[in-house]
Amino acid sequence: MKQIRSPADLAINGAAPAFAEPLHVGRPNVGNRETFMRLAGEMFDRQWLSNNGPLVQEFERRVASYLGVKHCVAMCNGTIALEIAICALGMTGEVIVPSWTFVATAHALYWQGITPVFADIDPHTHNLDPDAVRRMITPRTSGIIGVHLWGRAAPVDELQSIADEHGLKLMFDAAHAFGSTYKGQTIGRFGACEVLSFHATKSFNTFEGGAAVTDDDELAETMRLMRNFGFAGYDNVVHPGTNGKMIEICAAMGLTNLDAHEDVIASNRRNHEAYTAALEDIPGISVLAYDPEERNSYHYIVLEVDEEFAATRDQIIVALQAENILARKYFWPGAHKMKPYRDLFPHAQLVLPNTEKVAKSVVVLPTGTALPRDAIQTISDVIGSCASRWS
Ligand code: T4K
Repeated sequence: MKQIRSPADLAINGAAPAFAEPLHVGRPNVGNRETFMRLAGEMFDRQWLSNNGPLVQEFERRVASYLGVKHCVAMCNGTIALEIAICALGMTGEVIVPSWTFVATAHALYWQGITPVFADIDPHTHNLDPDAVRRMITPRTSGIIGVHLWGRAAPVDELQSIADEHGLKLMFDAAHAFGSTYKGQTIGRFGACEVLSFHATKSFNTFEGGAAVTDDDELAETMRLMRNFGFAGYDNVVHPGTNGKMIEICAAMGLTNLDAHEDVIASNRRNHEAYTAALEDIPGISVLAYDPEERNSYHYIVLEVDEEFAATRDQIIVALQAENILARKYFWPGAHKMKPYRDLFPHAQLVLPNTEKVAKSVVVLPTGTALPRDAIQTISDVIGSCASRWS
C-alpha cells in the first residue's frame, strides 16, 4: 500500500490512488456461507419461501431472545416497519423527530399523512435534545420518535417523561442500534416499540429487512396483522394492512449473521479504536466517541472536522474519494434541507442550529469486517495530509 508522507503523495495531486478497489462505508458483514447455503437448501426442499415460514419464525424467536423482548415482528425492511409501527400506534397530526437521521425516519411519517416536526440535537451525542423536543410540541403533536443515532441510545428516560407529561406516544428508530444498550439494558424494550433495520449496510443484515420489537402483546398482534394485509386466517381480513412480510431467504441470512454478530462488533470496536489512535494527534479532527459504559455496535466511524482544521469537510471527502476511499457525509444536509421537507419548513434551520453545525462537519469512514486492518492508517494519513495540502 502506498505511503503518504506529504501532500505530494495524495491522489488529488496526481499520485496513484491508495486503493485499487473502492473501500465502501456500507460493506456487508456476512457470516458463515455454508450455514447460509444449508438453510437456503432446506428452504428449497420445503418449498416454503414466504408468508410466516419456519425460518422467519425461528429468526423472530432468536432476535426476541437476543434483545430480551417479548415480541419481534420481522418485516421486509426498516422503513415499512417504521410505517407499520407508526400506524399501529395511531400517531396522527404532527410527530417530533430529529432532522439529523437517515431521511427514512421522516419519510415514514410523511407517507402516513403525518407531518414530521424536526427538533434539534445535542451536538455532543448527535441525538435529540429533550429541551428542543419540548419547544416543538403543539396541540397537533401526537408523538415522538427518538432515533438512537450511530447506535448510541437517545435520551430515553427524558423523552419518556415528556411523552408522559403531554400524553404523547413514544417509539424509537433503532435502525443503528441492534445490540446496543441504554443504562445497561439492551435496546428494544423502550417506548411503545422500537424499530430495527437489517439492511445490507448495517452491522447485522438480512440482505434487506427490519423488525418492530415490543413487550406489548396487543401492539405486536396488530403489527403482525398489518404486515400481512390484515389477514387473521384464510379469507378473513380483520384489519387494514399492507405487505410488510420478511421472506424466508432473508431470515436464513439473518440466522447466519446472528451467529457472527458478536465477532462483527468486536472487529468494529477494534477498527474504532485504531481510527481513534491514528487520528488523535491531528488538531481539529476527532472521532466521535461512544460511551464506554454502554454497548455499541461501533458500526459507524464518525469523524468531526472543526472549523480550525485547514481543510474543509468537503475537501477531505474529495481527497479521500480520489484515493478510492468512499467516505460519506451521512446525514448531510439534514432531512429539513431535503426537498420535501424544505418545501414544508423553509425556515427550519433557524430552530436547528446544532443540526446545521453537525451536518457541516461529519465524515463517515469505512469499517466492517471486510476492511483491511492496515487501511486505517492509510486513511488517517490521507486525512492528516489534507491539513498541509490546503494550508
Ligand atoms: N432509520 C435509520 C436511522 C436508518 O439509518 C435507516 C436506513 C432506516 C431508518 C431505514 O431502514 P431500511 O428501510 O433501509 O431497512 C444506506 C441504506 O440503504 C439504509 O438502509 C441506511 N439506513 C442508510 C444509513 O444507508 P445509502 O443511500 O447510503 O445506500 P448506498 O446504496 O449508498 O450504500 C451505502 C454504501 O454501502 C455504498 O458505499 C455502497 C455500499 N454497499 C451497499 C450495498 C447495498 C455495499 O458495499 N454492498 C451492498 O450490498 O443508504
